[in-house]
Amino acid sequence: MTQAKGNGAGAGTDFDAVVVGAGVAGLYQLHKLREMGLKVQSIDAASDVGGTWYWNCYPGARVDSQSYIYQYWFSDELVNEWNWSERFPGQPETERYLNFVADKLDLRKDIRFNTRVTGAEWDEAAARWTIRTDKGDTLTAQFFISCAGMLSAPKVPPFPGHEKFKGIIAHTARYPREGIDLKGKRVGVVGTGATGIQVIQTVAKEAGELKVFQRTPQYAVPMRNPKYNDADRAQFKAKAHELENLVNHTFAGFDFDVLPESWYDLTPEQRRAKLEEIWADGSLSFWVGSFPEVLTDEKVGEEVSEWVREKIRARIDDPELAEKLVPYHYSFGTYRVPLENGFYDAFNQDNVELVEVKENPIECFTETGLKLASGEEYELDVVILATGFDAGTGALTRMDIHGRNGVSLTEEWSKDIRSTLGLQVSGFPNLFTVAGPLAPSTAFCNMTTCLQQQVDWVTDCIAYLRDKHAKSIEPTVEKQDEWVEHHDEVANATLLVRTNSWYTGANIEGKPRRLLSYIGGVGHYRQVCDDIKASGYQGFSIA
Ligand code: NA7
Repeated sequence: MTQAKGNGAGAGTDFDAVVVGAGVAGLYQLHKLREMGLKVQSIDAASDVGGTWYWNCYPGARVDSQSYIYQYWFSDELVNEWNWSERFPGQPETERYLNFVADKLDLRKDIRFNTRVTGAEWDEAAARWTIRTDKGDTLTAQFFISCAGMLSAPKVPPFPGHEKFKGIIAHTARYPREGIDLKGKRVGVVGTGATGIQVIQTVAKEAGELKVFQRTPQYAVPMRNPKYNDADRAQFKAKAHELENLVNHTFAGFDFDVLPESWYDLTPEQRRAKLEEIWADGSLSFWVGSFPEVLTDEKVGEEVSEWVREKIRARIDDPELAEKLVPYHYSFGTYRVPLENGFYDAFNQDNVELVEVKENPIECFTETGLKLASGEEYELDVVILATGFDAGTGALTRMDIHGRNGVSLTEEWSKDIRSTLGLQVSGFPNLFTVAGPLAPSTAFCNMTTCLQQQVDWVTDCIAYLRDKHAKSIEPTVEKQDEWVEHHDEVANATLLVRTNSWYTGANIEGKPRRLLSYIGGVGHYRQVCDDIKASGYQGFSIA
């Protein structure tokens, strides 16, 4: 990996824009604003670029968007020079890609690494943000842009005794970059979400014993991950512009869309044939490229859920164990669908044991492992916490942001999570929240599609303000209410709002419940954003 050159602490303390985060969104945002001639300072808590792909270096971490659409489109040079090795690359390769981009665009010189934003206040008189960091620096900027990610604030489970445990504890999103030697060790993995599944299927191959602590089973779809050769890559590069246009207008920002046919127009045989066809693709198309009714119609949801349960049962040798690994209490696709590559097969191995912790929860760490409420103890050398994130809002609420009249974003969102298009919040002028809540980028999107679109929108908005010699912009309360109402209407028409997961904030105690991601479609969302721009930002107060 390329090492950070210097600490990127640009000259002075006063900037046109401060950007938090040096992942997919942050790197692009820095580049775009610099291109416009702005003086920009980026800040990242990591020691180098990569964002999600820097932090999530746990065993088996892998992107589950197809590589040829998980990239930047704005530069033909980048598209043509980078070579993906397979359809769904692992974390190291994805991180290398972002390092390649940072090198090509010479981005590091404007990024302060190993630095965390600890507070930001809007200064009404100056119409600027004052931003504090954990290094004791105070910066000011006209625009404060969070590209801090929607899944970047790790959720550490509340069970006590971490300090007692003599072994190693690692959260997947803070996994040691040098790795942990798991060969022959007794390993426990807590959590079976998309992350836990990747860890389990990987660690099962080397651990001496693997205990999987499962609270909620998943409907995981087998991943098909062919290697790419030069001919494949040449083909993708040749149609890059076509792909860019395509992903920008589909339901979830992929190069496929929901099926055009209705479930009800097909015979049972035709439905099954169609399901088999999209299942065989081995990608998230089985989820966001399926029948539109899967996410909205209880009956269809249950039929598809049962179809997937059958697929899972067929993979597990022990039928009793299989029943524990199939979900019953929520509908397929209403919790983020994981792709798997050997997850179910791992449970046919002698060294892997499923420990159900829904009714009998983990109570605490002991000196030697984990203890359940029943008193049962599991001796472990390493505990990997794949327990997820305070999604959508966590990165922002942990920054202690105060807007107009000192209003705290953390306090506001602890009561009700409201935003305008996930991009701005009323009462917080010149704060832009790329990947903020209530946009498709929170969950229902191939992330690179949505992040580039949002960064482009923010950049255009700033260009507009500068052109007009305006000092600030923020959505009116009415505009925000309109968006939240529309968001809720679309969300409440789906089955997703019924399921407890990070999508609805249900994984964090006390978090107000709302579907965090806009689910009206990436193409539609883009149109709404474009219309606002074309209207001269109607519904926004510009001063
Ligand atoms: P998720 O999807 O939030 O999964 C977290 C897992 O951890 C899930 O199985 C949880 O069970 C489990 N969990 C959380 N707390 C506990 C406690 N206290 N005891 C036992 N089990 C627990 O996070 P991921 O990191 O897997 O995925 C997040 C996203 O990253 C993913 O959707 C992709 O978009 C990339 P629960 O379901 O709460 O019962």
